[in-house]
Amino acid sequence: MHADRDTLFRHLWNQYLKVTPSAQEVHRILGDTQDSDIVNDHIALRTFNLEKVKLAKLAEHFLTLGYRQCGEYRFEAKKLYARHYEHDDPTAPKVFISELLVEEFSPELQAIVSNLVGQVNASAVLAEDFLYSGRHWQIDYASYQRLLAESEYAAWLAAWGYRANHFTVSVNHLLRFDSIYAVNEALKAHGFAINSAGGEVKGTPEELLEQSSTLADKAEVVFSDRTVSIPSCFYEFARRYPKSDGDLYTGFIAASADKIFESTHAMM
Ligand code: OOG
Ligand code: NI
Repeated sequence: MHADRDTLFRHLWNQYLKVTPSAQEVHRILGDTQDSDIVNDHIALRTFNLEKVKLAKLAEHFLTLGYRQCGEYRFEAKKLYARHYEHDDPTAPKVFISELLVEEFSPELQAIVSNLVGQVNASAVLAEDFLYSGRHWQIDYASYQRLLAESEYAAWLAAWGYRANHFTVSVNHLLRFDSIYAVNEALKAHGFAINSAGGEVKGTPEELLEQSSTLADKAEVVFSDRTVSIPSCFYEFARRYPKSDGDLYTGFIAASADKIFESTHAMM
């Protein structure tokens, strides 16, 4: 029975589409005629490392569904920690969860974040819909800007709350494309901007994972004092290579992930 898992991913997908309409067009460009041609390699979620909403609280929702904790990753410059989760069912998408190391930032950022998290109801974090429940706080535009000056991740999370930050097309499963370079070219020919931080393709066959991503769409966020269009969510593409035992590599690459995070930066 995968009903609960399918339901969770369906809710996450529907919420993601509302602020990432370009995902439908990506499916049209890469798939044949049906959305079912696209296989999701993984999703990513973001949070703050404060007790009430820390990574482990989000992970609990996946452990309940039979996922297990796998790799861990550290991002010194961005001040993030992440883990990935896998399921014994190889058709289950992998899950990448990161958390901002709030105590490593300025007292101003810490004060804003602790105010936001203070507005979260602890029981809401345990609720079935938490992972796709969006924002649990009010925030004004100046506070958003203040966070943005120190951490793009903090600002994005403060604006968007709990949701899938991206879904990921498994390039291995595409019928009409066999390389991530060809995927990027097709998307660019349709006017998509590809995240070029660290190069358009991150990772190599030797590292067993190649990744690329679109730059995030933009969507309106209702701040307490005004409504502003800011970067929302993006789409990622991943091609995995077999390990020496013949099975596909299932982990992530910290150096590549470090650049994928930048897909939500506003680039003008
Ligand atoms: C996660 C970035 C890392 C990957 O596949 O390496 C990642 C994020 O932007 O929240 O998804
Ligand atoms: Ni990813």
